[in-house]
Amino acid sequence: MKTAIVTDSTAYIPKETRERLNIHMIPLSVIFGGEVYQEEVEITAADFYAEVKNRGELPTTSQPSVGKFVELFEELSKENDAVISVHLSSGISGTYNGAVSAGQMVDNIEVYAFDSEVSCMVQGFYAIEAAELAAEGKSPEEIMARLNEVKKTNQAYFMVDDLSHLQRGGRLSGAQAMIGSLLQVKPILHFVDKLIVPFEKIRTRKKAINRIYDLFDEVARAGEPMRAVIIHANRPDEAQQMKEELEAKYPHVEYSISYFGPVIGTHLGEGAMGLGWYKR
Ligand code: MYR
Repeated sequence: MKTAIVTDSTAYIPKETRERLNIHMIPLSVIFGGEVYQEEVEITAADFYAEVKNRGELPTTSQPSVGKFVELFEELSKENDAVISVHLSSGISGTYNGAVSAGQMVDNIEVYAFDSEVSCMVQGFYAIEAAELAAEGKSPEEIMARLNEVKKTNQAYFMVDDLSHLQRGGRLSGAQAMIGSLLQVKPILHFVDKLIVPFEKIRTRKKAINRIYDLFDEVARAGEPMRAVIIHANRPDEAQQMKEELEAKYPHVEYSISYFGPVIGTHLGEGAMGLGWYKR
């Protein structure tokens, strides 16, 4: 049985990695003044942050159409019996539901949609695990079981410079009074039940990052094999510094640096930082 792996662009898996692991990518889009750009295909993260600066405003975002999923799944059915389609949290985007609907419309391939309940490279971890297992010839059921296992230790915490973008896009959940009181500080955010909610109220960026380190420490100090990713919204130097600090303290962890690309950057704004991990 041959299983193809699909993920969406918000995993921000580098093209070389996608090609090496045979991961197919379906893009989400950003819309600047009526012009639609498929991220990772027609607009890079660097171009996006430059464009936002130029225009002085953030765009809107949209999910792939069900038709695009059907097209991709039909193409994959020529050489595969099954597809595992890994997507950003269904609590913040309709992308996962689009994959589910398309799966019901195609006949020659079994579609297993997986709701990562997160996004960015933390979602990418699932697609990479799935691709590695598919290459070993594991069945779709075995791969899905492993992804559900990964979910038990997969965690991500992130902070934004300006919470108003998340609020404007309607992707911040939690009591309104609480959100109002957070607008002046640097709250740490995370996903609970597929939604983005404040985790803790912190006054400064430095303290927020140190608090995220503490949360990482609670897991990493056990010394077990882990993968971790530092994610930044146009702050590569800060991400590199975080990686070096973490590497020095927890050398047993496999680190990477990734970015909040156009779609996620639209909702978080420039300057956001995040850290995600799971036990291998
Ligand atoms: C759409 O238009 O369907 C896309 C909506 C994307 C919302 C993104 C909200 C922020 C997600 C932050 C993820 C952080 C992961 C570490």
